Amino acid sequence: MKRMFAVMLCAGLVPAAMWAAPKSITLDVPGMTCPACPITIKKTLLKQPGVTSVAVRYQKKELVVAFDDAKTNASAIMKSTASIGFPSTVVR
Ligand SMILES: [Cu+2]
Repeated sequence: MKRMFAVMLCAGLVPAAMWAAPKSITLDVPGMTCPACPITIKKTLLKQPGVTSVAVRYQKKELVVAFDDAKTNASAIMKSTASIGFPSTVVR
């Protein structure tokens, strides 16, 4: 029974990303004033090495950015949004 559990684990029932050093931050981006803004930001962030996903919460003007903390960090991500005209701050 124990062995079976180990096999299930290896079979990918636990997302592989959990084993890396993933981190996720929520950014407040007050400059997102129309639905096209987050699309631009998302494109830019996803080009940045280490950024694995960007979820948009347009209603709250927030972005949830997941990244590998071996490759990038929160301040690099904030710099990146600011560089295209969207200054951001970390909410949590
Ligand atoms: Cu816009």
